[in-house]
Amino acid sequence: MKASDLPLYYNAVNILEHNLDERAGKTALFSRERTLTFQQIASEANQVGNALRAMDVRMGEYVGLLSLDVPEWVTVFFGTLKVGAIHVGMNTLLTAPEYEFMLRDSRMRVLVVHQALLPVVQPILADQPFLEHVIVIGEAPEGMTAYTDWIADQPTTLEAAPTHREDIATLNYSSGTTGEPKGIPHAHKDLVLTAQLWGKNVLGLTENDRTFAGAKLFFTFGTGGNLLFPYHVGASNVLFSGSPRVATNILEMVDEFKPTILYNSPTGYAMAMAVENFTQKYDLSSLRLCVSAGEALPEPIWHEWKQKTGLDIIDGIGSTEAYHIFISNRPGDIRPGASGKPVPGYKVRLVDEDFNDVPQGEIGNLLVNGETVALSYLHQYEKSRKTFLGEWLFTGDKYYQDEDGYYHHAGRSDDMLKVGGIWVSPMEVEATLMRHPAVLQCAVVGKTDASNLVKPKAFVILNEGYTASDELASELIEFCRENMAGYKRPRWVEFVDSLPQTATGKIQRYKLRGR
Ligand code: 3UK
Repeated sequence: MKASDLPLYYNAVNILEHNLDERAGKTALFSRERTLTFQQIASEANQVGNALRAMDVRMGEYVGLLSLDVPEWVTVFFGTLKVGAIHVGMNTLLTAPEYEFMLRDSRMRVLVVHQALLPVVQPILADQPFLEHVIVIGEAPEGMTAYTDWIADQPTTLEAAPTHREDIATLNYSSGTTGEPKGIPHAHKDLVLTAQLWGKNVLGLTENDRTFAGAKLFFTFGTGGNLLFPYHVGASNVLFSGSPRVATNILEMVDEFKPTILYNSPTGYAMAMAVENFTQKYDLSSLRLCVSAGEALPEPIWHEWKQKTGLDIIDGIGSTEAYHIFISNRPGDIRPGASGKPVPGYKVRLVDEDFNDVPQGEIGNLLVNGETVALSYLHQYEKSRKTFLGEWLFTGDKYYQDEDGYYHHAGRSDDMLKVGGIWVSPMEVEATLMRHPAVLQCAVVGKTDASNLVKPKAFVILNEGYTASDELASELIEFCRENMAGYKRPRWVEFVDSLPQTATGKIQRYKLRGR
């Protein structure tokens, strides 16, 4: 499938609505909160769309969604797309300053927020120059509208806005080295193309599947894998509003809702296997295939999972810039430890610093070409020019190709870390540590843990009057947990007398890597 195969005026709400012809009454969405058929989702999404129009939301305007994975996530998402507005997917693990940035950067007039996340954003809502309406999924305090009241009187039918297939449908924020999020706009066409190119053609999803993910819907790994791809083929999905970082939660959900496909990060698989006798305690027999993305899946984890569950894991590399996976293993063709081969519809190159192709076996910078790649970041001219190189996307990943053509991840060309599949900027962790009175100077790098997965480690030079101790190390880790998104905290602190630096005083993090 190519973009030109789609109608010129195409709205990605079709990914949901094409099911109304053949399987309107089929249960599409399973969750502990509610179970919904395709028809029920479509009707409620229409109510959301009508409620947005009643607020005078026009085509091209941004509508923020900061929510746990509940059925309303899905209805708000499709309702937003259907009126031609742009869905802003917001990471639920962040802090007020990051949300403030997103609100201003996207100029959203409407924010739909889950009541569980309201306390985090509430302090900044008052001063927003563009925000006019806050809708709360759950109970709404004074001055805000509850979702159920918001849609209550709205009709369940709605004409889709005639969006161009190249119109922007979603904006997802991804972290950068300086910690400032970058908005990544994707067109209506990108959503259905990734569903076809990877979800259907590579993963082989069918209408009989039921997907479930440790990756949340705000992350395009989750939006694609656990919402768009199953609906594209008429399959169902399972949503979980709790934390995926508690491994037993994920195992319980599989046991209870019997999905056939599980998406998770490598860390998620490692954590599940750390639960004693997990295969005896939980019935995982409904699963036919597992998927891993977000960071490289170490080969030992692949084998251990296979040995304990009998299941294959399909590792594939994707990115928010490309919307989803573009190099992937596939059922029946898996090389454990590798990311696999380019997904048909994408081309990749491995190049040196002068953009010359490197020979097979040598490490190069990974470039990707495909029709689902975004065109630029929002409001980021310089960063966009360094990343979106005409037809090629500069991923920032180092890769090599083995003699059989499989691609292997070999690190990043920047200092960014992927921890549990989510970005961590070492500079941001360092800036947080520097706010602690004991810290004179510090450097944060990635170090692999016992499962061969990267976690942040801090090297710290103490201020005079402070003495290195295990207690102080724990205190610094706690300090980070409280003063930024907790998953970014260092897992180890090593006290040192000096840090490697360039002549100009720039810390050479690469010299500390793995130490
Ligand atoms: C790294 C991987 C090795 C790599 C994502 C699937 O992770 C996703 O998007 P992000 O924008 O990060 C992209 C970066 O993450 N990475 C992701 N997957 C792998 N490295 N092996 C992998 N399998 O550095 C890449 O550049 O957060 C993944 C689908 C949708 C996504 N958004």
